[in-house]
Amino acid sequence: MQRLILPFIMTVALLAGAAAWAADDTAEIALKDHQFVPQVLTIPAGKQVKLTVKNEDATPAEFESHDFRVEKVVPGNGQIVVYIGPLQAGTYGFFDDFHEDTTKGKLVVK
Ligand SMILES: [Cu+2]
Repeated sequence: MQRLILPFIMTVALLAGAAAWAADDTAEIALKDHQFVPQVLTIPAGKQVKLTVKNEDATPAEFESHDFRVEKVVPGNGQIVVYIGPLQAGTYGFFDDFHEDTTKGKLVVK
């Protein structure tokens, strides 16, 4: 009986790992009147997150972060998908590079 326990535990661990890998964490953020909604976005640490950025303004934006290295144009009234992380816990900045002075947000990873 004892001989079966270790392979059983290993199988369960493998399946759990595979399930965690397959589960795509997703998040969404919008741009409206050149502001991020929400302005503070929270995602889990240590996981890759699929982030959809929706631009509800008619003019293009550029979703950019030096902290987590993303730079992608979001067409007016359009949307893009970017993959973020896995990141360590902390606070990361991002902005719209086309309106850098006014359009900023924070990514909280925890
Ligand atoms: Cu840029």
